[in-house]
Amino acid sequence: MARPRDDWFSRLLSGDWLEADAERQLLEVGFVVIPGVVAGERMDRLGLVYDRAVATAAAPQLRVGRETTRVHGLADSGGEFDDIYVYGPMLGTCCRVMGQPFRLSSLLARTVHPWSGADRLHVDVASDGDGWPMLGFILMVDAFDVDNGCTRFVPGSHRSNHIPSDADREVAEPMLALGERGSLAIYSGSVWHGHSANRTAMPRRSVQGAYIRRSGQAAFGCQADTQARLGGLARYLLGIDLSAVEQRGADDRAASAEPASERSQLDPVCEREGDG
Ligand SMILES: O=C(O)CCC(=O)C(=O)O
Repeated sequence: MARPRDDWFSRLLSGDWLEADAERQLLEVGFVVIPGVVAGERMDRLGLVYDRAVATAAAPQLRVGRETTRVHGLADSGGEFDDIYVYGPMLGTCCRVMGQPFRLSSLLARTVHPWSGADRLHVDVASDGDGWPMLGFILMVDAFDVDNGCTRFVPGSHRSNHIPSDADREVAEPMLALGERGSLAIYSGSVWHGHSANRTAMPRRSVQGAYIRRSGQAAFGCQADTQARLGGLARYLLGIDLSAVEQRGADDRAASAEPASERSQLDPVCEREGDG
């Protein structure tokens, strides 16, 4: 039977969440790095799919700037990216921190170019702004080290209730978010942050996303074949309208004059619900 949508929130809330120290760091410092979220062959594969997604992207998803290249709408670029935004402990903590149902608002690749300068410290959303609360994440496709453009965060700045001025930027003392490839940085959308300079000849790759409250507007949609691939939790997080997807499936079956299967392949409680 189809699960009512907001049941997911209570289910996530009573599931896993980050370890107490990690959650405390997120709340007090404004960010935390969780090692080993993606590992081994999965990480090798993710790196390959990432490179393919960036190499084949076109406008409007592709945005090439002076310091970084971004590819939006990564959900359409392969199932390898699904596991990141359905990572259970991050979602459980998201429930506790946001205290209300939420959705994924963006999923993108962001590469810091070789030999590029640091980004200005900024917030993704002001703590009194429209989009608040927001929780962001950055999966390190390459190890983030002191030289290759890792993200830097100003500890406690998410509690300052303002966005950084030039004067603030001059005196701020950011901490570097360092980690092996496959580590996940989770941060408050209100913490002052930005990538540091990449002083190496190699790009620094990452997959990034953000959760916003459920009533907020997501920055992307996804293609029909992506929607059909996704598990129930992923569809919930992307805010995909199941009735529309099911109707499209029914239309496709009618068009091909094949007998409809007894059980919809788009049942929200399908076999992938555990991992989304
Ligand atoms: O790519 C990074 O290291 C920082 C990302 C960032 O500044 C942002 O998403 O607002």
